[in-house]
Amino acid sequence: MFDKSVYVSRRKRLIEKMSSGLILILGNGEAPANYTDNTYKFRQDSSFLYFFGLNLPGFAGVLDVDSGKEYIFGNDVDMDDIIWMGPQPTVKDMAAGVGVADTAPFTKLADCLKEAIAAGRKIHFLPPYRYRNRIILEDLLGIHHSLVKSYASLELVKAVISLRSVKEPCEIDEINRACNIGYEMHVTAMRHAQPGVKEQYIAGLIEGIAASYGSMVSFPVILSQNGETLHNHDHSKILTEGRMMLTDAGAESVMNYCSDFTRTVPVGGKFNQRQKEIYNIVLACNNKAMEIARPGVTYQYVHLEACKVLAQGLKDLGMMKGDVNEAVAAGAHALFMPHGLGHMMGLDVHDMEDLGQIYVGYDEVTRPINQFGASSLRMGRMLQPGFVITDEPGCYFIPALIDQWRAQGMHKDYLVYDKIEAYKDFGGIRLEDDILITENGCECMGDRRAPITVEEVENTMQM
Ligand SMILES: [Mn+2]
Repeated sequence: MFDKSVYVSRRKRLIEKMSSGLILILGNGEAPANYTDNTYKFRQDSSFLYFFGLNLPGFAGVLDVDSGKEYIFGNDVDMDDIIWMGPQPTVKDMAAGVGVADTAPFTKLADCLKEAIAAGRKIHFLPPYRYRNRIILEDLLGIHHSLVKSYASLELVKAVISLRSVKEPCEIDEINRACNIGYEMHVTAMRHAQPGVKEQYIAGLIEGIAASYGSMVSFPVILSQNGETLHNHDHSKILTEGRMMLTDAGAESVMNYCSDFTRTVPVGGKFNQRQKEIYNIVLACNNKAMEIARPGVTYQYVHLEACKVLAQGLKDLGMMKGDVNEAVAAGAHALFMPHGLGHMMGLDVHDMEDLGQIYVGYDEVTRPINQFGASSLRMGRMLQPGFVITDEPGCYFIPALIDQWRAQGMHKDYLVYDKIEAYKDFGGIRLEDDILITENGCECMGDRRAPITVEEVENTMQM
C-alpha cells in the first residue's frame, strides 16, 4: 500500500470535484469459479483500490461530499475465518492505515444509504461491471439490477477519470515495476520461440513469471504464430519455422498496476527478408509515435501520423498506392491495422474502461473518428504530463478481410490487391511499448525497453 497521505489526498480531491450527496465506491467480492469456496484469484476494484487502498474482498467506501465524512464498511473476521485463514487485522485498523476513522459492518451500509435517500440526497456510484455488485446495488438502492448501470453518476465518473488519468510519481514507480516484470516475460518468450515448441508452453512460462513476483498477468496472455488474429488466446499450435510468434502480455505489480507489451519474433530466431521488411515498418510506426507524443497534441493525431508511416511503408513495398495522406484519411490502411494505436494504462490494463471509454479517451474537443479502424482507437484526447499510454501499432494480413475488401472493391485507389494477395500467409506483427507523457515529450516505461530492433531481437534469441 502507498502511504496513508496518498489516499487521504485522493479522497479530498475527489470530494472537491463533486457538488453534493454521497459517493459510494463498492469493492469487489470473491467470485466462485466452480463452487463457492473455490474462487478465481481475487482482483479488487481499481477505483476502490485508488481511493481506499484495501486489497481484500467485501468492502465498500462512502464519502459524504457535504460534510466531508469518510466511512469504510466491511466485516471483521470471525473464529471460523481465523481457523481457515489465520489471524487478520480488524477493519478499524485497516481503515486507519488509509486514513479513514469511521468503520461499520457491511450490513450497516444499507442503513447509511437509506437515511441519505430519505433525506432526498443523491447517491453517486460508478457503473458496475460485476453481477455481484449489480445485485448489491439493487439491494441497496432498490434499482433493478438490469437498470442499475444507467443510474451510475456521470459526475462521479468524470471526477474519478480526471484524477486517475494523471499518474502520481508513486504510481509511475509501480507501473515501472510492472514493466520490469513484463520485460522478463517477453525476453523469456523470445528465447523459447523455437520450431517444435508448443505455444501453450511459452504462454504458461511467462504467466508463471508474472505470478512468481507475487502478482498476476494484467490480462490473459495473447500468444500465437497466427498473430493476424488480434486477440488470439488459442495457444494450441506448435511453432513452425517461417512463422512469427506474436506475444501480447503484461504483468500486474503487487499493487495491481499494469504493464502491457507486445513483441513479434521470427520462430527460430532469424528474420527472413519479407519478415524484416514488414517488421521495420511497424517498428517505424512505434518509433514515430514515441517521437511525436507530447503534451499539447492529441493521441488521435499521433495515431494518424503512425498510420501514415504504415501506409508509406506499404506503398514502398508496392501494396499501397496514391497519396499517403489521402489514403489514411480515407481509412485504406485499416485493412492492415484495424485497431487503434493505444489506450490508457494504470490500475487497469485498459485503464478505467469500466467507467466508459468515451469519457476516458475523448472529451468535448476531441471526438472519435467514425471510420473502420480509427473507431477502435480507445484513447484520442489531448495528452497531458502524467498520462500513461500504450503505443502499439501493428500490421496484419487477415485473409478473410482481404477477400471481403477485394470483392467489394474497397479503397481500390489505394490498395494493390494483387500484391497484398501474396502476403495472405504472413500472419501479423504488433509492437507495443508503454509510454509516460512528460513535460516535453514522452519516455518508454520500465528500466529498459524490451528488445525491439531486428538486431536486438536476433541477439536476444541466440542467447
Ligand atoms: Mn495494449
